[in-house]
Amino acid sequence: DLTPVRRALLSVSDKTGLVELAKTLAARGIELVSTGGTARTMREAGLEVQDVSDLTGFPEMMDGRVKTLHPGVHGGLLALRDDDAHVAAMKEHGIGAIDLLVVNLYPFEETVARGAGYDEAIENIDIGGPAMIRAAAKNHAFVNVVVDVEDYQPLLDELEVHDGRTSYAFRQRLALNAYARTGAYDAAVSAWMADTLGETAPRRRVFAGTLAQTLRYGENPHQGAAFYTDGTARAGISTAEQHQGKELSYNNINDTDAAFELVSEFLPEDGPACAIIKHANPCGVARGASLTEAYSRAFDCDRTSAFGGIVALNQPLDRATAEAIAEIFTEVVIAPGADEGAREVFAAKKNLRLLTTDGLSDPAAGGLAVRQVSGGFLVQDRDNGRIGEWELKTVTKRQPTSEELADLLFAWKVAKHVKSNAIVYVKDGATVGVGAGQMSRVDSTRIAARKSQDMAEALGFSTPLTQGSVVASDAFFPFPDGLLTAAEAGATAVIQPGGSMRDDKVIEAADEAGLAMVFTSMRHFRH
Ligand code: 93A
Repeated sequence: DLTPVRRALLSVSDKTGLVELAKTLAARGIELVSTGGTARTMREAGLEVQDVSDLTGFPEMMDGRVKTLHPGVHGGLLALRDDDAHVAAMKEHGIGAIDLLVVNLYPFEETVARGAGYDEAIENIDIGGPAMIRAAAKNHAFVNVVVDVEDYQPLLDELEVHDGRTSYAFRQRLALNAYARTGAYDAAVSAWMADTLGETAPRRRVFAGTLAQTLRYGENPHQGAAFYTDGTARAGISTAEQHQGKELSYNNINDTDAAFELVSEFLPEDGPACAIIKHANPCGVARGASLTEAYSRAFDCDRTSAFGGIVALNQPLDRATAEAIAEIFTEVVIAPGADEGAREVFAAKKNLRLLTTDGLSDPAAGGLAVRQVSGGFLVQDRDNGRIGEWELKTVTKRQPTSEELADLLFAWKVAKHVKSNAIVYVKDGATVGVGAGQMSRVDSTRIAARKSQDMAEALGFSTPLTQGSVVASDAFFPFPDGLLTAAEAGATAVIQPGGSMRDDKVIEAADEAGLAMVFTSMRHFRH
């Protein structure tokens, strides 16, 4: 199943590594054919190249929109070399076989990512490239197709091992990559059109990503795993730069994403904020006068769980904060930048990963959230819901004080990022108890209060940290019991969506306990 490579067609937008590849191919006696810019680059390097227009008998036309779309090219890619009729057709029409196709497409994803306008994006939709890639991949029985600069060296290695030929298994793998590329490319075009037209989740969409990283394993060591990016290139986990430490694991990526999305709720201009995450749930979130203070206040919410956690900051990391973080074992720190001093401190911590981003994620941005169920995907709009102070409705006799109000809004932002049932106690801009992922709301309320009590004891305080706090619930209290548990723990004000059949009972209980309660009319389930 070894077939020789005699003629190659190269047509690449990204010219990286092109000349080196072409030189090695030429040295093997492989004929080179190419399109305009690609041919020029190769000629400038002293290589002998035939123009595609010689194959087609047509010049490249219409601003390059039509250059390779011709039987002279596609016949050479698609002809079955062992079929007499195909061979006769090639001969009759003067079509020469193409055994190797090297194409990388117009950079549509990059063009869109840098914010290009409509017309420029349209011009960057490659037509001829994907057509050739799909043709060559279909005919992988005879043809090699390379769509990625990273595959140049493996191709040269294969030719070396088999003395100018390639194996069927090798060509099959190339074909698989090729279809993944054209699939992801068209998905990116479709997603861009949907975004441009303001289409939301319930509309027709396709989903595809590009392999960014293979991971050592998945959630557990017996599961294989990889990280795919979808080209939307938001500031966050997919674009972060890692400065040190071993490769991120599947769980690290998931948790770091949760941490960064949460801390991005707090605008840097409103002051420093810190979120510490364990198993995708926050175990401490706080504001502070300084970044160091924000970290230490977040840490004080649940020092036990913070061990081995992920720390996210809304401002560039400084030396003092790095020193505070370095006092315990932390898996990952992510921030919109890190100064020299901070990097020096972390350099001594070999296992700690430092990630920096270009700004924060935009909590108000649109986009889709996709999750898998057996046999399909569940797709919904990203939860970009936000509540302003003016949208809150006070339902109790007592209005919240301005201090309570600030904490209620803080707690509500955090609750959005806690797995349901979510209960978040907050005091003075810091969480003091988080209840996550319970099957009953009252249990989340109890667990959060209980943990807060334990923490107070560990810190040597006589009263629980929830004393004088406010509490947020991601969905309505179906009965008064959860609310009463919070009141017993010392909460003085409550924020929740409202909308239960028994709202009147819950409001009555709040009034009796002297609580102030506001309704958001918006729910933040997160399952
Ligand atoms: O505009 S196209 O869709 N029309 C074509 O017929 C065509 N053939 C190749 N774009 C086409 N290409 C693309 O041109 C290739 O996919 C590659 O990205 C690029 C290389 O152009 P040049 O060699 O002029 O730099």
